[in-house]
Amino acid sequence: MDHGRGELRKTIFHHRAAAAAGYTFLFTVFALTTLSAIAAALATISSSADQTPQAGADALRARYLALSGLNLWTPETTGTFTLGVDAITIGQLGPDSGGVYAVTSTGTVRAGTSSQTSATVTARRGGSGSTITFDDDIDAFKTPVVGKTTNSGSAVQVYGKDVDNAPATLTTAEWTSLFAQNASRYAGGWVRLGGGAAETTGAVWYTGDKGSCQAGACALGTGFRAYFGFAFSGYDTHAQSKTYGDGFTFAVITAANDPATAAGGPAAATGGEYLGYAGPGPSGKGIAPPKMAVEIDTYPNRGSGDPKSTNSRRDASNANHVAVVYWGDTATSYDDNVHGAGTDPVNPSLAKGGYYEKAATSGGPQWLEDGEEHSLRLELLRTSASGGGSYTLKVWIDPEGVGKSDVSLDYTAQTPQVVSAVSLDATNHAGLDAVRFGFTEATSSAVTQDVAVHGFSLRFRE
Ligand SMILES: [Ca+2]
Ligand SMILES: [Ca+2]
Repeated sequence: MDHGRGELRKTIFHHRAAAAAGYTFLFTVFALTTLSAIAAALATISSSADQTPQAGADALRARYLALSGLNLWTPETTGTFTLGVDAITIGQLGPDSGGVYAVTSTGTVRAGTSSQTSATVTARRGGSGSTITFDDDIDAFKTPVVGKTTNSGSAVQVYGKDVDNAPATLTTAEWTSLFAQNASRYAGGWVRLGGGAAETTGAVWYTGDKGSCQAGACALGTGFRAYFGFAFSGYDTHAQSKTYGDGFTFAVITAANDPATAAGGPAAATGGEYLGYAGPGPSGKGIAPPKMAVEIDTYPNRGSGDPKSTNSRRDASNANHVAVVYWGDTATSYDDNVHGAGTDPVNPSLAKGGYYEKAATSGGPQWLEDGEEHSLRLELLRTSASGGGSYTLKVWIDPEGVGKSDVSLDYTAQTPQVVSAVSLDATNHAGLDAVRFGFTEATSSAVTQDVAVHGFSLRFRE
């Protein structure tokens, strides 16, 4: 496609309503600024034999522009977007009967000049085929194989459609028996966290190839939407919520730094308060940052001492709470879910937002530990910004409005209880270009939980 510069600029405003065009153009400016810096840096360390250094840099920059265009794409965002003499042209075919678009993005450097250089990338985006669900994909959720000592076989069990899908932490006989007892509880498969045992810690990650994912490493793009149901079978009427614990997280972690065997927890013995998300875990490497999670915390750990010591999470009260956590101070993995820990990003605390709690009703069970069905919806919006990226995570607990479980559209019927917005630097932002997602859990000494997570669906934004 050969556009003159004047025509390119004109095209932008023909394709967009003014406000939306302004937003997208601004986004493109940020993206181009960042990508130009990356391309310039790469150009200094690589030049191929058959290209001049300048031509090599332009080719690389054109490719980054094209990739940026793929991230920019929505069904309503096509056309040509310019910055100076560079341009991105986004086209689409479709959707097909499955709702899938064939998207083509071309990056052009020095458009309209004699040294014009272009690169084109294509991808399939959208469609119901890119929604990851327990119903279709339960067998792709795998527990890490990190040893059988602290990562107990009770920590995470995946009840799929086939009994032969035994976790590495159980014998075939143990698994067959458990499967027979539990497989029928939720049609379409479910994940059982805690298993009614004390001193557990574990994780489970999606490992499939659906949509933008390859072996569980998924292009995060502009974020995702997810929805799942959960039920704590323990009925906790303890005034301080100490009969059952400790809760679980839904986590999104860097695929660049974390293998599919990543798991948190203490180095040895018990540590339910880490929720399987903080701490070095059986491998010693824990779950490396950058990462983020929503924790559903059902056991109070209100102390503020050394994060290696017990009772050190700075939980705001005895109430069950739902909060966003990142990774705390980079010097230790033990504080990854300590509220208020870390800088850029800071883990949210009750006083600062991104943390929601609800006290037990008088004489009744704790908010979420009531044996009832609950649901959680979350939406992550990710945008590139100058020098890094912006992340806004919204969480609804027990949403009730129209569209609550539809992960193809933003949910607008209700205000989220939890919102956390942070900016990440360029290194951490790039570290989240590809992510793994899944659940972590833990229980303490003499404290148990049995959580059923079911009806899960997740879709990356397009
Ligand atoms: Ca509790
Ligand atoms: Ca806690």
